[in-house]
Amino acid sequence: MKGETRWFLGLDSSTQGLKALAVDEKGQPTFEMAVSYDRDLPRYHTEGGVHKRDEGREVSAPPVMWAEAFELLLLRMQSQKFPFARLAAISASGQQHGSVYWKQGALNTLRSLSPGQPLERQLAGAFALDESPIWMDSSTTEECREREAALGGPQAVADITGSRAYERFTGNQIARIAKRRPEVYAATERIGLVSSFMASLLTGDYAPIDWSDGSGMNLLNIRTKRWDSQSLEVTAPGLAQRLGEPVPSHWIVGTVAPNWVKRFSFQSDTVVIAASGDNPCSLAGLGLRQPGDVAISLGTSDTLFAALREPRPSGREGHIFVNPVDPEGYMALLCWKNGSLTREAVRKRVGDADWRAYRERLDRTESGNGGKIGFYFLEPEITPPCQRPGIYRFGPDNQPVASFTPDEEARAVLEGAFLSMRLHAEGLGIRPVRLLATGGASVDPAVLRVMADVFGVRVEPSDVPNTAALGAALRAWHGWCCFREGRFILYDEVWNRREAPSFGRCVEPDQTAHARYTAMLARYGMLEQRVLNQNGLL
Ligand code: XUL
Repeated sequence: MKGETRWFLGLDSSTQGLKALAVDEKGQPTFEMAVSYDRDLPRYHTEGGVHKRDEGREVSAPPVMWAEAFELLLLRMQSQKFPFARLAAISASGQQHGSVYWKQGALNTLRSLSPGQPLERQLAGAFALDESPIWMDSSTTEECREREAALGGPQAVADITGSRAYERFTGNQIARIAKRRPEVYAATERIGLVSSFMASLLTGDYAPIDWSDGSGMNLLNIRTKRWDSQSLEVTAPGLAQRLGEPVPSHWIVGTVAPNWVKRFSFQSDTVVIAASGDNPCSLAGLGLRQPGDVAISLGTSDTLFAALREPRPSGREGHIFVNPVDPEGYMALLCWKNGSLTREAVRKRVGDADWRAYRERLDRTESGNGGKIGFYFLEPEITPPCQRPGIYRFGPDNQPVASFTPDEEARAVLEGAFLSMRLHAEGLGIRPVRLLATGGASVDPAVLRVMADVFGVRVEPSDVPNTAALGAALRAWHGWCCFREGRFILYDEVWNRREAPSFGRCVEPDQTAHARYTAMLARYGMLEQRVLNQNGLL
């Protein structure tokens, strides 16, 4: 360690595997390693890291597999001569909402982990539930409606917890387990999230849930940062003692457990910073530090997340979480299911074999598409909630039309996506000042042009991979700086000590096009309502 700079480690326990990423004191990545559940741990027979039942409504994964992956990752890092002794701090990211049910007596097991025996064998009897429900589970509609009814409706639940009741949110999952498998719930000593589970493995203790990932449970009051007693009450008896106290995301939750120190030569004072959810960690990894910093990820599904000062939760859509790097601030998350696959389907439908031909169509049409607006719900949509797939097209006079020309269609699907993002983001109080574009489609200048013009701000393409693992490592660094200086340090200060990441070519907005989109936005909102009404959804 002497003379060498410190490193900070981030783990990312995601749906399909576990990753590690270390950074140095300039925030630069120095090491990466990954384990895939399907490929490296085939005896659990997962597909994409999960088990599905009941036609895909129930989705789970074995926590003991996550633990085995954790040990395997450390072993692989050791075989690559990873310098464990250089680590000053570690944190972790976890797929959000998934929950782990520790059995009575598991705390003793965790506290007496031995360096001489495989972890999965030591933890074999530590779980009250062998299969943890994860974020893809959608089996709790009944519990969502029951809990919303008991708490005064969807808006009331959102006002307290940041989101209306969602199937994957942990409180609804716990309610289902307590109701349908009371013996499992009775045998449960402690409930953790996937994120805090990682911290528990690292520290050999029950690690607390952090405020940011705790906001994905429909149980935490996002303003007081305490469990909401009424929400606990309508979920399951004796829940408070099973959850422990939630903590700020930059807090130290322990040091690395003695068995890992012995086995991998960590320093015994390497601190563990509270683990958090993958979306909160990505916010940190992308460096969204100020209210108005927004990232749009264009992937299989599109997501938009943003740092916020004032939370304005919606009882219809979107989520507000406590900000993982600013305990006074918040972040918003919105998700659209009709992302890249829908854009690709439309490209094929208009007869273009590749994106180049498609881009030429965009060049042949004007921003605003002559007033034509389309809704392309090829999949049931999350934002706005629309269960019935379909395509809905409107002319400039707001009358439905059966088709657009291929050139108009190519433009309508892109403009519709970004108008929807702006509309629903504004609904949650998000007005971007800085806009980062990530994900597959973010390298396309034609896509970024529409994005910049709709939002009216410069778009910075940011192709940082593994943003969740990077964010966990940077949060470890941030938490450690706060600890060393004995005060809360703005994340901005830590971020600015980094060597600036290089962005691709930024796209500046065209103000004439922006004004046109702003004028279109009210019409877009009105037509969206009409589509939802038509479907009997509102
Ligand atoms: C967010 C969500 C997913 C998971 C994926 O609410 O459910 O993004 O966090 O890991």
